[in-house]
Formats: sequence, structure tokens, C-alpha cells
Amino acid sequence: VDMQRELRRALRKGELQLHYQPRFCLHTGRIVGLEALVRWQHEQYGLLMPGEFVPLAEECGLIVPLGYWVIDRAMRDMQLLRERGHPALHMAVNLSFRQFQDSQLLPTLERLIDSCGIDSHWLEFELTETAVMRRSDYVLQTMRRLGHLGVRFSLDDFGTGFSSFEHLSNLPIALLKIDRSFVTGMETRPQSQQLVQAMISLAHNLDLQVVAEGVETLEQLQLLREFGCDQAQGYLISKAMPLTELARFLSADV
Ligand code: G
Ligand code: G
Ligand code: MN
Ligand code: NA
Repeated sequence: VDMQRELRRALRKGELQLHYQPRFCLHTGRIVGLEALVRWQHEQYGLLMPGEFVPLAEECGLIVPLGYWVIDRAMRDMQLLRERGHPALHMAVNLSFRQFQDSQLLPTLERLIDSCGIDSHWLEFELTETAVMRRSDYVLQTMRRLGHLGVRFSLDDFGTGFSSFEHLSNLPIALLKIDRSFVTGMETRPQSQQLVQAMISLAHNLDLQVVAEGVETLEQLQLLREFGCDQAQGYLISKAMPLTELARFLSADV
């Protein structure tokens, strides 16, 4: 099958969906943010995960319109949650390097932010460590321009790339997200624990908040709390879920 054509059709016909995974604050025990994760409800193949179509979308450039759809939907859903009386939450959207490079990103974001009743500082973009390591001057400039709109950035999959301390300290980022691979099995792996502790202290030295990804057990949560980690995301708290399910989840979180 011609997946590229299928994906173009999916965009046109509204077959894409967003699921939201909560982020939990280890200091207050409250949900403080959400990560928007795209899914494709394919008429034949059922629910497809991003790993099954995001790389293709990046290759053929469809990630750009797809990405605008994601940002628009995420912001509308944030507004819906507010209208239903839920407290304000940060909304994190993944941004591929290709989207980051699009010349229309800044004006499009300006327009989306203007047309939605949500303050832009609730919006966050997750960039991967490997993406920000490329063309560092260009990346820095673009992040600054976007930052002027009020949005903030986080560094996704942290620990898997090779950021220099120098480069990291220059980037306008608010949070580091420790990659799941360091959290998985950390209870029984002293070496992972040391790495996680080192990443947390690096982040705090740079005045950044730290989010641990892929938290699946209470033991991991307890260790992360001991290490001073700020937030946790993972199946222990919740998997990603559609908006209606999320709204129920948030109502139960008192
Ligand atoms: O939901 P899942 O764990 O399968 O997501 C895997 C990865 O897919 C995410 O970590 C992220 O890198 C990517 N991804 C998910 N949603 C989006 C999106 O809306 N845009 C982009 N560019 N990547 C996404
Ligand atoms: O942006 P990123 O590629 O890191 O997206 C996070 C991915 O990790 C999503 O695809 C999500 O479904 C997945 N995920 C989130 N929490 C957990 C978890 O606790 N365990 C595992 N194995 N995967 C998770
Ligand atoms: Mn992410
Ligand atoms: Na990640």
C-alpha cells in the first residue's frame, strides 16, 4: 500500500486522534501537565501508534501539516478542559526537527495562539536531544524566536544524545525529560540510578526541572523522589488516553 497517500487521506478525513498522558508532580502529588501523543485510527488497520507512521510523515514532509493539526487540536482540547472547570495544565507537544525548520512555524503559531483562549505559556514543545544538537546556532535562534511567543521547551529523550554542557546551558529550555531507558529496571540497576541522579543534578544546576519518563513502579517513583526529581510520567500514573477518559481521570484526581 501507498502509506503516504493513505496518510494524506487520513489528514483530510480526520482519522488522526490525540491521546494525552499526564505528568505528575513529585513535590505536590498533583497532575501538572499532559503530553499529546498522536494516533491514527485507520479504517482497515485499526489504531496505529506514532512509531508506525511518524517516521514516514517525517520522510515525506507530511509531518508539517500533521504537526499543525496536532498543535491546533491540543490547544482546543486544553480550552475544552478549562471550560469544563479543570485547573490549568501544561500541554506538551512533540516537535520534529522538520517542523521546527518550517518557515511558517512562527506565523502559524502566532495565529493559533491568538485564536485560542489559552495563555501561550501553558504550551510546551518537546524537542529531542538529537534534534537540538544539529546546527546549534540556527536551533538557538529559532528557539528564542518561538520563546518570545511565550511557549516553553523541554528536551525529550535526554541521555540518549550527546549534548555538551556548554550547548545545553545556552538553550532556552525549561525541562529535561530523562529517557525511559534509564528508568526501566532502575530499581535493580545501581548504574542506572547513578546516571539518573547525575542527570537530575545536571538539570538542577542549569535551573531546569526534570521529568522522568516511563515510570512503571512505585519503587521507581520512590527512588526518583529521593533523588529530587520534579515530575514523573509513565504507566504507573497513567497511559495516554483520549480526552473524555482524561477528563474523568482529572476529575478523580483530588
Ligand atoms: O505514543 P507513543 O509512545 O507510541 O509515542 C512515541 C513517540 O512518537 C513519541 O515519543 C514522539 O517522539 C512521537 N510522537 C508522538 N506524537 C507525536 C506528534 O504529535 N508529533 C511528532 N512529531 N512526534 C510524535
Ligand atoms: O515523546 P516520547 O517518544 O518519549 O513518547 C513517550 C512514549 O512512551 C509514548 O509512546 C508512550 O506511549 C510511551 N510510554 C509512556 N509511558 C510509558 C511507560 O511507563 N512505559 C512504557 N514502556 N512506555 C511508556
Ligand atoms: Mn515526548
Ligand atoms: Na521521550
